[in-house]
Amino acid sequence: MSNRTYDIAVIPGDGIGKEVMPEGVRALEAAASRFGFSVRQQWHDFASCDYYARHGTMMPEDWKQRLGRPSALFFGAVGWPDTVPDHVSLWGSLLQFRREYDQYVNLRPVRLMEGVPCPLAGRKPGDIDFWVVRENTEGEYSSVGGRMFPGTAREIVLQETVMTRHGVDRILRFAFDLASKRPRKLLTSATKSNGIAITMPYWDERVEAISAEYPDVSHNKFHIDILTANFVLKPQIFDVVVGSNLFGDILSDLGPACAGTIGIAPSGNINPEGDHPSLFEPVHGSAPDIAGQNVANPIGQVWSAAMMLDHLGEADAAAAIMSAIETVLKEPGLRTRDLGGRASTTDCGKAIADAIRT
Ligand code: GGG
Repeated sequence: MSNRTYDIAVIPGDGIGKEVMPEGVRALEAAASRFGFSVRQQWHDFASCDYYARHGTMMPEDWKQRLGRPSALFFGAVGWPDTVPDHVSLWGSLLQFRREYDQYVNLRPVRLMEGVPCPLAGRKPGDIDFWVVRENTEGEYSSVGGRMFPGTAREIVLQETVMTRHGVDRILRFAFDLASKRPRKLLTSATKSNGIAITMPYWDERVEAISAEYPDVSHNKFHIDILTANFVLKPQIFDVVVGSNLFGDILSDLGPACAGTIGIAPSGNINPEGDHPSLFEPVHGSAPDIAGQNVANPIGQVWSAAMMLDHLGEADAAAAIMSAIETVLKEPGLRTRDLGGRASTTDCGKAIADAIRT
């Protein structure tokens, strides 16, 4: 038990983010009351396309001052392409947090949970259980590039991939560290060094160099094309998978889809040194197609709350949330539409909070 108080910046964002966030907070509050800590919530309406509609920008210029120094950020989803182009909403919000707070690790578990129908034939819980470690501040998500001769037949469009030794080495060390704490101690690196023949061979080279610091961890590499095929065909062979910003993003949607649904997948955008706050959010986006219907799966948000509490040192509370999620997933009547059920977002969220309290 702890008596600590955590200041949580709560940012629901757009679309289903606004529906799943209350359920994430409900779980947090249930865990806090059971485990004797307090959560002070500071809700913010920025980092959303609604805010953009009112102010012409995704976030106020002084967003950092407005946030203060929270223990962590709890984020929903961003994007409403009918009103704001996706690249404007993403670069104006989530990517600002990741870059400004140097959240260079994007940690995303992939796990087949009991009760979740798996689209891969014959797979059972335990067969799919690995982590995707995504580089989160550079790589293909760079702002280096531009357009020349726009709108003419001579139009030229360039965007550079940025890999720094500092950036590549630190994400690889994080991934090797994580693998070294797992029973199988296996790190898989996502590459495409046959085709992307400058940055990706560099990535491979750094994997080899850093591997020397981790003699107890075995490692292998796959080109991203066959790696995605193996996520579907042989998911049991993975333990920790590390990839660049883009590859990691793709793999961490594909992984949870192979394990039943993206709706339950959580993520941590982490600054491991603790120099800046970390941010926790579901892997899924704002899902405009189902927004406003109370049918979205809240588990990705709730599991993100568990990751956040674990990060803050509340391991027992995090474990209690995970156990509540497992309990609810086993109950067909409490499953949301993505899992073939008919429960609403609120029904599912309330059931999880009840299970946390007991
Ligand atoms: N909750 C995550 C979210 O809203 N994601 C929107 C998105 O498009 N993210 C892209 C990325 O994580 O790079």
